[in-house]
Amino acid sequence: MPEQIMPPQISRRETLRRGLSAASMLALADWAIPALAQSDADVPFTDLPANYNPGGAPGAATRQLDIRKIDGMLTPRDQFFTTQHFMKPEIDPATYKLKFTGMLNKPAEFSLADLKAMKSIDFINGFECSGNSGRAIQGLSSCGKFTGVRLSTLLKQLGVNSRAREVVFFGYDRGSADVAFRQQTYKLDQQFGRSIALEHALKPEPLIAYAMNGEPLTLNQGFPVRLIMPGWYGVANVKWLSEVHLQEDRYLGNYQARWYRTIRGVGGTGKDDDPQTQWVETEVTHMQLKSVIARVKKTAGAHQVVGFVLNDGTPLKSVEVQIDNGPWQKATLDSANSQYSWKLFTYKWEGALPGDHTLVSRAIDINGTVQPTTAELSRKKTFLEDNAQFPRKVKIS
Ligand SMILES: Nc1nc2c(c(=O)[nH]1)N[C@H]1C(S)=C(S)[C@@H](COP(=O)(O)O)O[C@H]1N2
Ligand SMILES: [Mo]
Repeated sequence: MPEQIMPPQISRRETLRRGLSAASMLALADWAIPALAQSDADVPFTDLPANYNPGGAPGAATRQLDIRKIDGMLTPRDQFFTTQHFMKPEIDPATYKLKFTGMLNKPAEFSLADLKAMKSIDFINGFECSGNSGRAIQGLSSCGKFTGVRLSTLLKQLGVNSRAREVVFFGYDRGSADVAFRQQTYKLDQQFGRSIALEHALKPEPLIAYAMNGEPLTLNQGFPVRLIMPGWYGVANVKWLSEVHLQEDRYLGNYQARWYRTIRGVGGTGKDDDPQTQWVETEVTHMQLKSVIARVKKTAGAHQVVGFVLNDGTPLKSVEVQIDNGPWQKATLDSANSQYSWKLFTYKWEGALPGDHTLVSRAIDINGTVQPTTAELSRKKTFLEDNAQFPRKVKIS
């Protein structure tokens, strides 16, 4: 018998892995879009150059997802978007250690094997970079199924000191970051670091993850271990995790307190020079409610508009699609969506006439938050957290 078809000895992990991929197949099977018939063709967006390719060159440091190819809940490992500030550290999984330090009763180190031996959970998590926007067809976004150990389990096991307030996460990656102090700018070599309040760290969601879509993390996605912060922007999901440090004081690292900030004008008449305007500066944390039209397909007798929603996990009230400034029409949310996955939606566009059309979507959550228009975001001065409605143009032939 050729080797491939001999029944192999299946290890427990392999069984698990196959179980996981069967589960991801299920998620795909649940997908409300009827499987694409061979005759169903994508309608190209006319607001993009004909040969537009959002992805970086093979091997490039950053990669966008070509959202026009989304066809299910989980983004394949070789398409998942990626971005980072420094280099991608290559870590030997055999000698890898994750340190827990600072205000803990029992500081400790865990090897990859230690983590894998602990009770694991699976989690479908979608996220985007806080710099993601329509300028780059929203391709700094993806959704994966992550496997790992709850951060809260580890923290409880090690015993958090009652004075601890802040949990800082450091990556193995490092590089030069500018630290501005008054008239001086210091170029200092440092690790990538981010922090969250202890209150957030002890919630059930944050995950110390070592697998995505049933396989070890890829180098791009933070091999061997990363943090997953469901409902938060990409930057909170620290990759190549080296150390988790508990402290009392706020952590003011460059990528926490300076690089990732949003400045908005609030109150007054809406004019920047109105003395009633308050300038509110915030850290980049939870994702703002956003929906995106990703693709339009011609099916038998109609057109199908497909897109996704990202937010902080607040349940949605609706997603709506507007065609050529007509009335907002309800789209259908996919039954495979979960609280922190991206939320896929479809809209059946009937009677599309030949010619040019503009399509746009908006999401509304159960608190009544409505995804804003670009005009409504005009008081946000910095470009991060751009969750504006994203009009798309198509030509129907
Ligand atoms: N260690 C480390 N983690 C990091 C970063 C980084 O530069 N270093 N970049 C962050 C940012 S800005 C984003 S958007 C996400 C991207 O995650 P991905 O490459 O898995 O899509 O990683 C985050 N985690
Ligand atoms: Mo990011």
